[in-house]
Amino acid sequence: MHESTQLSDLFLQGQEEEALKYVQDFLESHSYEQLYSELLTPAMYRIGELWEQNEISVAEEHLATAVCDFVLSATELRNKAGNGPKKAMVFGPEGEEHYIGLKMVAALFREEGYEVRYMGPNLPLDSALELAGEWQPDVVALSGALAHRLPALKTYAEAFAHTGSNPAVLIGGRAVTLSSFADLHVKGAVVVRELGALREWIRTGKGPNDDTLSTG
Ligand code: B12
Repeated sequence: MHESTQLSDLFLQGQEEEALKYVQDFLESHSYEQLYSELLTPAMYRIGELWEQNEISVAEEHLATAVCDFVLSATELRNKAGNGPKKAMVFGPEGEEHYIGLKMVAALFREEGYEVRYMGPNLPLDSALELAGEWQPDVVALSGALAHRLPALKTYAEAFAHTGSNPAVLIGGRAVTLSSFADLHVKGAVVVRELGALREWIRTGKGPNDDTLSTG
């Protein structure tokens, strides 16, 4: 059985300790980026498929998500770096409830030495702009899972492009991998489709697949 399938079964059975042990063993020979991209993300995508096909209930999906969330928090590299000088604000726009991907993005910025303010999903634009005004981030990273979140991502990205610290605005999440995103023009924002491209962007200012969409 594939590793991510085994792990998603542990998630579904609510086996926190076993899931944590599984992930810690994986980390003996893999990076955090591999943990997120190759193990946790496919495990959660499988949960989504089982849910869509009515093979698991909403309660089981919630349980699986809670165990994934626990494992993610328990293994994160909070002790490493994370004191700046660069600062990243990481959150989801109002209405968005998915946040597992966001937590991975926050962890990756920390691992790369950024000071991070991770504010979870569903953050109203006014509050987000207020905090950015005070805290002056270098990067604002936004995530959306559903296609109908695209207009909100665009609104947020455009608003941040005009804040005082003139942050780089990154947009990611399942929504940007959908074809409808190609029609959406976001002035000044960088679209980053996966964590490898995010690390590339952090290190070089460019991602292999990033599109800086310049027309409004
Ligand atoms: C868990 C879950 C929920 C939980 C979320 C709780 C939580 N703590 O996050 C709850 C129950 C709240 C939920 C609700 C809903 N969900 Co839901 N959910 C999921 C599920 C099973 C897993 C999500 C997840 O954690 N994925 C794992 C993460 C790591 O993946 P990711 O977000 O894509 O992130 C990766 C990349 O995209 C990237 N990334 C993400 N953000 C960013 C940001 C930046 C800047 C960068 C660089 C990269 C990046 O990094 C990650 C690393 O690989 C997915 C299945 C799936 N395929 O994702 C469905 C799924 C996304 N949900 C779906 C649906 C339909 C819904 C609801 C509408 C259901 C309903 N009828 O109420 C609501 C909408 C809620 C809302 N308003 O947002 C559908 C969406 C289908 C579609 N048409 O788009 C999915 C695909 C399930 C399915 N197969 O049908 N959901």
